Amino acid sequence: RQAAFRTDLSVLLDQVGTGKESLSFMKRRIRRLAQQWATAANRLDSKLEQRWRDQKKILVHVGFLTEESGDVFSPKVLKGGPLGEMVQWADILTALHVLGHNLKISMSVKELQGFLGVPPGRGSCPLTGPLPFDLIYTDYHGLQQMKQHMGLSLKKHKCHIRVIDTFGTEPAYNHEEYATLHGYRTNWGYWNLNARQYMTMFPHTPDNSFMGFVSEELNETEKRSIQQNKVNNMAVVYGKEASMWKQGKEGFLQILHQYMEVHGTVYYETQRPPEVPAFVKNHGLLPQHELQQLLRKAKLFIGFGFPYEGPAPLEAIANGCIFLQPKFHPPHSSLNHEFFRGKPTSREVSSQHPYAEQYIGKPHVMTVDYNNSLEFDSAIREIMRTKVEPYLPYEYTCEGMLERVHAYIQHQDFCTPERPLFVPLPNSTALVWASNVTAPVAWPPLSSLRLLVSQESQSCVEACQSAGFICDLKRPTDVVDSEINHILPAFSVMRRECGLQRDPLLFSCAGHSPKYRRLCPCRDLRQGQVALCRDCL
Ligand code: U2F
Repeated sequence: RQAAFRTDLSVLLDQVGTGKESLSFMKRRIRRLAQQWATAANRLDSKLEQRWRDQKKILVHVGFLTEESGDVFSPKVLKGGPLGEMVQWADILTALHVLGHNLKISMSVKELQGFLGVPPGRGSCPLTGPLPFDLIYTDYHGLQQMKQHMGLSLKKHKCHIRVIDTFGTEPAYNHEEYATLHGYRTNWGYWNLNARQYMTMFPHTPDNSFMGFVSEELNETEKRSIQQNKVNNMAVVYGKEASMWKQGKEGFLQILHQYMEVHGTVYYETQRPPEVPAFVKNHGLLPQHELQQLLRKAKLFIGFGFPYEGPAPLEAIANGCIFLQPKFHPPHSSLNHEFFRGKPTSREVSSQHPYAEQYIGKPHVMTVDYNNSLEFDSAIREIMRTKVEPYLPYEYTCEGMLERVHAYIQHQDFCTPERPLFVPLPNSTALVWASNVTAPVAWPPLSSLRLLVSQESQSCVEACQSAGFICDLKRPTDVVDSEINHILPAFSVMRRECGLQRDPLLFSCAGHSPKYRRLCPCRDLRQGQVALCRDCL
């Protein structure tokens, strides 16, 4: 069946259910952005020019909100706890509904079993018949629950699963045997999926797919009125929980306060939290639309280093604020920071919000060393002098998200085996570009790909990026003798050796080694939509 765009969200709102703060938060968000989604649907509809879109049967199982996983998030919704995940799930549900797919939503193991047609009860009871869905969106908790309740059949059906994974999973952690042998084993990873099946909140690594979320969009009149009503000396602090204000923040808060009126949206029960200085005008945790209003007036949105990589900075920038954030020296990662410890990635987080730093940058984003009070002081003065327009990258608009999710749904296929992209020449270790290979489902199309060689120590993420491309290591090369290692394919000039990748699951854009230069398949990308190549729609 052909999928038809939907602009009415009432069926979706009914499907989301009731009875928990997390669900109410998601529904409020869906309602608030309904008009914006409808406009985007109409625009994408005409952009795609009647192209055929398959209507898919999709199950969304939100594992972290199930009672069976402990649901630690729902009770914190009104208390300053994480909302980023709820923002993203609300937007994923809306995007799938608006794209016109046949959607089922499950928020408990019982519902999951019902939808999958496995008999209720404990223990693993394999699903014997065909999977009743084309696609299943879930998270790590949900994956675990499916393993428990689908037993062996999960293996058979896993190519249909997409895992919503905020911070991402790198190939070395995803590959069970490799992770176990080489010290990459964590509580989360080792599912042996195609790394593209993990979908992240920001485009952290091209090894995974970038799912994202949306932010509020403004029309020209709103943009103008925001610019006219900006209060030049008004700052809002990023941090809705008192603990985010703890330790060592007084110094730069004092500097900030010399120039600006400081506002906060910190949750409190009865009294002002002691961590929040008296000069801060604290509004308490605000509903999303009231936070937007506050951001429309403010000139500066300032981060203290936590939370990492949340949605709020994008909302602030979209409402015409400048986002000021700390640079991390050395970068934070699972190797040196408690928060990331045990997460299945070694990605180095260079500031509180690397996407804001690297993809948006000045004048909307300033990333400075907060330990250097002179640098901090001059950043504040520069911000007060600078005029900025509200800005939202296309990939965070409703249209951008719909376009991306549409492309994934129609083109990503992890069930059909892929063909090699490079093939070794007979009797040699040289690789040739297999341009004559017509893969059954070449997406991204071969025309978008470019072969590059990295410097020693450089990953393919960096090598492709520095040439204006993005890494797209998704196709296996053919087998030649080589050790299994997540930095391959690569060669060493010194040792005169060249290694190819034997294991398709270990292709990693992220891998690098001081001794090797990597061979990097890169691809072109659309302006403002890094997930898609130019001919990818
Ligand atoms: C991130 O989690 P958070 O949810 O803490 O991220 P934020 O950027 O602080 O805020 C998320 C939403 O909270 C809303 C705001 C954002 O959309 O509009 N909000 C609000 O409604 N009222 C307020 O007073 C203040 C904010 C990240 F998203 C998670 O994935 C991580 O687990 C977490 C830790 O790094 O950081």
